[in-house]
Amino acid sequence: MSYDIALIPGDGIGPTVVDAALPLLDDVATEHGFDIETTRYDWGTERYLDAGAMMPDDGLETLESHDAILLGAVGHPEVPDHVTLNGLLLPIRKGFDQSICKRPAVLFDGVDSPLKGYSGGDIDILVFRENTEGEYADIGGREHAGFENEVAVQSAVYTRRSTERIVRAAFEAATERSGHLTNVTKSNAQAHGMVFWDDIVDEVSEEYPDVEVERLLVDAASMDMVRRPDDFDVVVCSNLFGDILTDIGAIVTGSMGLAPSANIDPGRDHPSMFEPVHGSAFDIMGEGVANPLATVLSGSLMIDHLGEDAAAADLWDAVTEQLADDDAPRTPDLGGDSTTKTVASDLADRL
Ligand code: GGG
Repeated sequence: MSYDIALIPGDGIGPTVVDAALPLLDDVATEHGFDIETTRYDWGTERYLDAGAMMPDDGLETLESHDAILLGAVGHPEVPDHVTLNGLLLPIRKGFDQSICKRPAVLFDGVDSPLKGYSGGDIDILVFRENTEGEYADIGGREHAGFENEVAVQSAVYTRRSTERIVRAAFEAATERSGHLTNVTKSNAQAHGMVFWDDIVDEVSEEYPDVEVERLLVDAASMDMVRRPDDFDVVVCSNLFGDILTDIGAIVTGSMGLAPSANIDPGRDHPSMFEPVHGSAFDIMGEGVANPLATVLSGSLMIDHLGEDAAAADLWDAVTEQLADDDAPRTPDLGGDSTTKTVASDLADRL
């Protein structure tokens, strides 16, 4: 069996972490009797600065034939983030109907949480973020630029199709895990979209009588993810809230450098995309010290999605074992002084 993967290393530390993760994916594939073929697309902000677009006009058609996409990072200090995000990452999520974003936030053994009293195994959260609409719907505009009556409008869109899909996926996961689901909205202030969201959760919950649903407003949820993160298991939320909550999840579990994500097309009509939660981190670009583990874990989610669950588990377990080993190399975000390459080569030895 051979899987055909599109690689989009992207900006900043993206190429560093993708290049570090790739040989590990190859190793685990060989071990489990399958191949990973890759095609590299050097799309991103350098292309934008040269050619005026982050990716070619037929970028989605080019990606369509691949089995999955592994993306590094997007963002550049010389270009506004809304340009880079809307030029590459968001068109892929939306164009390929990747409406389900799964983001684990796990406090691994051997990793220090900035929160007092928490150690490895105490935090294990799985966030389901609606990924194609909501506050990211890109509907709006600006009028009367520079005048006192200037106005900007940005609409959020919640469709029954996408909301039901993310909510149902979260209920399925809650059934397989602890049976507890936290539904995060801001339905006290947003009486249309967010109340609709709560209604969908209530409807779908009738299909899952064994799942206990806790409702939290996003402000309370943000506070509680810091105050009592061990009470969270599966979380379901809108696009923007998911973006924010998963950064909180990453930081309470030790580092942005450990947070993976999967952007899934539930219909499997298009390739799904896997990426570390972190961005391009230009402040450490070129220093060779970016943590590759979020990308390795994203690679594990990717091969799991492709059906290679044993290989995916081996890769995840190798990361778990490395983090639990006090003598293993660590990048500076985890308090160490090792390089990206040293961490990756130690992982290769463990595989
Ligand atoms: N690793 C992908 C990346 O660069 N993400 C940066 C980012 O700002 N993402 C925003 C989002 O996920 O909505």
